[in-house]
Amino acid sequence: MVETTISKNNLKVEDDRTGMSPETLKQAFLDNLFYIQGVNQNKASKYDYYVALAYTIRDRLLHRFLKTLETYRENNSKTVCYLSAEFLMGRHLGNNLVNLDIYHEVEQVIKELDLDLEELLEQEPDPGLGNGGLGRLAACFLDSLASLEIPAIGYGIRYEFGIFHQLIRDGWQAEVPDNWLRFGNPWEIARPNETIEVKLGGYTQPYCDSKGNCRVSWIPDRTVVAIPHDTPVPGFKTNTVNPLRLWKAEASEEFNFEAFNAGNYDRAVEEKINSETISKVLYPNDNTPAGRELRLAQQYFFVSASLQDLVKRHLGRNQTLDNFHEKVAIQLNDTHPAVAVAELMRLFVDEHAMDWDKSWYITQKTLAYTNHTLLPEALEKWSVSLFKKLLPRHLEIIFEINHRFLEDVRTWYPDNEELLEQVSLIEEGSEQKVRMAHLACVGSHAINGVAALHTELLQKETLRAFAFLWPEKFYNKTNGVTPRRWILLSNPELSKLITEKVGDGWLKDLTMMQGLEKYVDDKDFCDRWRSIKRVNKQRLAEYIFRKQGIEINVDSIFDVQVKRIHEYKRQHLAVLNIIALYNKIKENPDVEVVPRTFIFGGKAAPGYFMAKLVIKLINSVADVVNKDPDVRGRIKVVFLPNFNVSLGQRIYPAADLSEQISTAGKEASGTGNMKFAMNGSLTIGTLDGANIEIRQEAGAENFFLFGLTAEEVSEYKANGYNPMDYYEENPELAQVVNRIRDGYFSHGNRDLFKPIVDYLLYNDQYMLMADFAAYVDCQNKVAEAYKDQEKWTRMSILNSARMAKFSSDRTIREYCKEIWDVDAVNVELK
Ligand code: T68
Repeated sequence: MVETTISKNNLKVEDDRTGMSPETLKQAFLDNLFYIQGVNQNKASKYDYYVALAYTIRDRLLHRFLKTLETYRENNSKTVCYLSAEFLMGRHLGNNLVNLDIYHEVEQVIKELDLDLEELLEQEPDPGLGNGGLGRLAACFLDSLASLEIPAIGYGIRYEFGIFHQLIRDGWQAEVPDNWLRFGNPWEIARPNETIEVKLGGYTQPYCDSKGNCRVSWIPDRTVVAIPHDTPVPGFKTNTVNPLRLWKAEASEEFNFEAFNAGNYDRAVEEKINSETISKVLYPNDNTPAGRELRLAQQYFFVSASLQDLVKRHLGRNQTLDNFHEKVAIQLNDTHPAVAVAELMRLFVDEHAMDWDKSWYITQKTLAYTNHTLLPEALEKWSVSLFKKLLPRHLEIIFEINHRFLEDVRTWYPDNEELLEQVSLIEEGSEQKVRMAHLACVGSHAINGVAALHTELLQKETLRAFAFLWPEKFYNKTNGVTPRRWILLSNPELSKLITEKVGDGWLKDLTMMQGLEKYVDDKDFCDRWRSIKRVNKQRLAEYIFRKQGIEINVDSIFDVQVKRIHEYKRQHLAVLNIIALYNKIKENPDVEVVPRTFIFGGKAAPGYFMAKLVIKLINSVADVVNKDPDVRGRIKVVFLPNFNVSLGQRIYPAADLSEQISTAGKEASGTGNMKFAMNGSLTIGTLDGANIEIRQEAGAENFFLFGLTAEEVSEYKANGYNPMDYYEENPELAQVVNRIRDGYFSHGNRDLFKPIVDYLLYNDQYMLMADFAAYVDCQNKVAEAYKDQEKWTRMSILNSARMAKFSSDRTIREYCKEIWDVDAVNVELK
C-alpha cells in the first residue's frame, strides 16, 4: 500500500488512490462521485454511486496492474496467452472487491453513507461477451491464473454488443440487442498508442529479396486497426493483476477525404462502417459454427492483432524470435483462434524472414489446442473460396503445411490413402473446405479434451486419426470453476460457515473443504447448512416473485436446469417428466406429491428453431400446470428469462437439485454441474462429461444416476434404434407424448409442438424416449430422498466437501505443469 506523507502538517495519510483504510476508501468514493460523475450526493443516482465505487476500486487495481506488468518485463517471464473469441466475465465490481479482500470494509463504508452495496453491484451491466460454458471457462481460467500468480494475458474481441438480452413474449424467446457499453465501461483502459494494423483480402505476389531468396508478399485490399482495451484481472489475495486485452476494430482512416471532396459522402464513411462491423457483435451460437464471412474476419482480426502484439513485445525484451516458444505459451480456446497456426507462420516467414522449418518448429512448440465438443456438426470448416477471398496468403500457407504434413504421413504409413484423407487439413467434396480442428491439431504440441470421457471419445472418435499419429500429444484437462466467484461471492453465508469450520485457506486450496466431512453428524452444523440453503431459496423466490409475479413454495424441491437450450442437453426430457407427474396428479389429485419447483433458464441461438420451440413448450406447460387447481401449487414450473452470469450467482446457491441430463457422450464437460455441487445441490445426471468425475468424487451414493451410457447410446444406434418402440411399450410415456400431440398445452393447436412430437417419435437422435423411464424412476427416488431432510442435508454437505477437484486452480496448475511449462512469478508492490 502506498502512503504519502504530507510533511507540512506532519500528517501521514494514505494515498487517495491506493489506500485501503475505510476512511480513505470513503473519501475516494465521494471524490469520484463529484469529479468523475459530476454530481452531488443529494442528486446522485444509484448508477452514479456504482460508477464512483468502480473507479475507486479500479484505482486500487491499477497500481498492482502496472507493477505486475513491470515485474514480468523485468524478469522476461514466460507468459501464458489465452486466445479466446469469448470471455464471459460477469460483473467485475463484486469480484474485484472479493479478490482485493476488501468486500466487508467497502460494504461498511457504503452502509455508513446510507447506501446498500448489493444494490450498487446490481447497477453494473453484466458483460456478456460469450455464449456459455466455453466463454465462462476462459473467465474462470483468468481468475485462477492471476490467483496462482502466473504471468498471463487473455486476448479476445471487445464486442460492442454481447450476447443478446432474452425476453419472453407469449412464451416465446425474443432477442433484444445488448448495448452494454452505452454508459461507458469503467473497467477498461483503451490504449490507442498500442494500436495494431490487421490486413484483409487482396492477393499475394512472389518476389526475390536482396539476397536472392524467393519470398511472398501479401497485398491486402483493406486494413483495419485493432485498438487494445485492457481490463485488469486481479488474483485472489495476491498482488498479481493480469490483463485481459480485448481488441476493438476501427477504420485505418476515419474518413476517405478523396471521396468526401468529390462529393461522395456515402463512400467517404463506408470503409469506416465496414471496418467497425468486425467487432460489432458476438455471434450467438453455442456448439454450432456460424459459417459467415464476418465471423472468419472476427477470428482473424483478433488472432492477428494478438500475435503481432506478442511478437512486438517479445522483440522488445529479446533480440531474437528464436526463443519465442520459451517465452510464450499460447492456448487456443477451441478452433475459433485456430488461424493462429497460419498467422504465426506468416509473421515468422514473411514478416521476419525466418526459414520455414524453424518457423514451424517454434509455432508447434508455442501453440496448444483445447477441444470443447464432440458434436460433429459443431466442428468448424471454412470454404476454401471464402478463405482465399479474405486471407489469400493464409490459404497458401495452409496448403503448404498440409502438403508437408501429408508427405510426412506418407513416409510414416506408406499406401494408406484412407489415413491421408482422414487427417488432411482440406476436406474434398463438391466444395473444398479447411478443417480448422485439423489445422489446430497439426500446428500444436498439445491437444486436450475437457473431461475424462470427452478426451477418451476424442481419441477414439472425433480426432481418432490424430491420436493414432501422435498419442503423446493428447491430454485430459478436466474443467474447473473459480470458487471465488462461484462460492464466496455467490454464497456468502455458506462461505462464512465453511470458513468458521475449516479456516479461510479453502478459497486458495479447495481440498480444505474436505474438513467439512467431519461435521456431517453434527446436528447444529447440519441445521445451519440447511437453513442457509433455505435463506438462499427464499431470496430466489423473492426475486422470481418480483420479476414474474409467480409465488413459489420455499419448502419445495428447487429442481433447476440452467444452461444454453440445446437438444443434446435435453431440456425437453425434463419437460416430459413434469408432464408425467402432472398426469399422475390429474388421474388422482390426492396422490402424494413431494412439492417441487421446476426452474429453467437459458438462451436459444436465435436461428435454432427447435431450441426456441422447447422454450415455448416449457412456458406452455408452465401456464397449464401453474394454474390447474388440481395441482394445488404442489408443482410449479418457472422459466427465468435472460440467464446470465449474474443470474447464475443467484440460482446455484438456491438449488436443491441440479439437472445434468444430456445424452451420454454429447456434453464435453459441463461446468454448471460443478457450480451446483459446490453449493450443496445434489445432481441428477447421466454418465456424461464431468458428471462422471463429480459422481466419483462425491460418491455414487450421493448422486442420482440414470440413463444409457455413451457406449450404449452408440450400440443402440448401430442396432437400429426405434423410438416408437418405447412409445408403444410404455403407456406412461405414450400418455405424456399424446398430451403434447393433442394440443393440451397449446389451446388445442396440434401443429404448434408437432415438430417436437415428430422428432421424438421418428428420429430422437438424442434418445429421450430410451432414457425416459429411467429418468422418471430416478426422479421418484429424488422425491423419496428429499422427504428425509437429514439424509438429504448429509448428501448435500458431502457433495460440497468433495468438490476440490473442480476448482479451476487445479485445472490451471495442470495446464501450467504439463502443457505450458510456466512458473509463478511473485509481484512485489514496493
Ligand atoms: C462448452 N462449449 C461445452 N461452446 O459444451 C461444455 N461453440 O460441455 C464445456 O463444459 C464448455 O464448453 C467448456 O469446456 C461451448 O460453450 C460454445 O459456446 C461455442 C461458441 C461458439 C461456437 C461454438
